[in-house]
Amino acid sequence: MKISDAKVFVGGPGKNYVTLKIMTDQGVYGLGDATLNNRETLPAAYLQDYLIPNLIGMDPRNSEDIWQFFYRGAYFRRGPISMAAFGAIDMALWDIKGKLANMPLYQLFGGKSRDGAMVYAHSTGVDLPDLMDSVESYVEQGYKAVRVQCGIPGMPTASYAVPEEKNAGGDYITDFSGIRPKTEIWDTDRYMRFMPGALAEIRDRFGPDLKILHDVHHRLLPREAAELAKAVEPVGLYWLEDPTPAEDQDAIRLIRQHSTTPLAIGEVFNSIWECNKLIENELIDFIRIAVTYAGGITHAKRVVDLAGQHHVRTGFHGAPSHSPISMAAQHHLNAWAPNFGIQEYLVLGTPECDALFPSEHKMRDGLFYVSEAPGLGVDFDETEAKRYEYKPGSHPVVRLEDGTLWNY
Ligand code: CS2
Ligand code: MG
Repeated sequence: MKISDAKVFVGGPGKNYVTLKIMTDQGVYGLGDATLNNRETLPAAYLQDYLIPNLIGMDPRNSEDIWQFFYRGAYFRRGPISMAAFGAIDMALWDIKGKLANMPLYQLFGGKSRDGAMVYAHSTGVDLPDLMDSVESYVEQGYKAVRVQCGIPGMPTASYAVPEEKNAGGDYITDFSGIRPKTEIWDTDRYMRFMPGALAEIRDRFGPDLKILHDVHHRLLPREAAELAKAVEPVGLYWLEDPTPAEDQDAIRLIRQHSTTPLAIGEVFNSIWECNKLIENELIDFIRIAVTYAGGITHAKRVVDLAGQHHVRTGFHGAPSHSPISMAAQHHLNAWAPNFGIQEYLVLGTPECDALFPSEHKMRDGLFYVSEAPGLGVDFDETEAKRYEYKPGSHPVVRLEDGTLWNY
């Protein structure tokens, strides 16, 4: 069996999804997602210029050897662009494998450990009353878990994942007015004075059962992160996410020494080598990698297996930039993983998105039910795809009030 051709498509409804389609000489094809948020053209070019010419003629069933060929063969290999491109190929080869076996992918991983996998929604508000209304709406829809992000009183501009004004709608991460990023101003003191109390009020309002998550989004220094994690212990968060930039894996140790608040880190990681110390030293409770950014199913599954040996649960990234293809890959891993935790789930189900990526995957009452169709269980409509093209966009950069460039 040989790979006969492969195509890359960039575009989608309100997004620059990077979709890879790998065709074979037996008519079976596979799909992969190489969407690297705000840098979408780069994995697309890597695939078109370097990886696809090598793929032609390879046996698609040899997904491990192909992964090793591209990863070790790259020499310069572990960055987000490479791993998103390798990831899309790996997803597509697993899709083909599932179709050949006539099985949904979770069966090839070891079958189901659960039927419905818990997901969490993104609640956001320009102020606390607005956020409370948003949480209420998700609770009414049956969600058991919500991430809460709130406008901070006196903050010079909107805070992370908070719209400039109420009911602003739209994509609160990527601004598609061009490639030059807008600037957000951040003030840690205002955040530290406000957020613990806001989280406590949310807990008081919604009671002990609601799983509340909060994303600090890399904004604090390790000591500040330790102070925050300690201050919010009484809230009983499901997790506190990215409290401090995690390139400094040892910095997480300081937080751990001061607080039992569960920590979730990893969405910016591209390989097991960026999180193995966090996992092996049990410095985190949830690993947040994304199948696309971490080199596909083959490599992500290695991270899940390592995490499972150290009481670390999964919490795959699921930001708006991920297409239904990589989300499907994550949903199959979520159905199988014995150490599954939760899945970030931003409702992709717009009519346009469903038309571009038809599937039988279902989300109901805060739980996700994976499709029983062979492979990933998601398709790609090339006719629909013709409606979309790449649109330059960027998420903001962040500066402190004195102009210091800070962490987005
Ligand atoms: C966020 C992401 O979903 C999350 O947890 O951290 O949405 C992140 O802001 C974007 O992926 C950045 O492009
Ligand atoms: Mg995050």
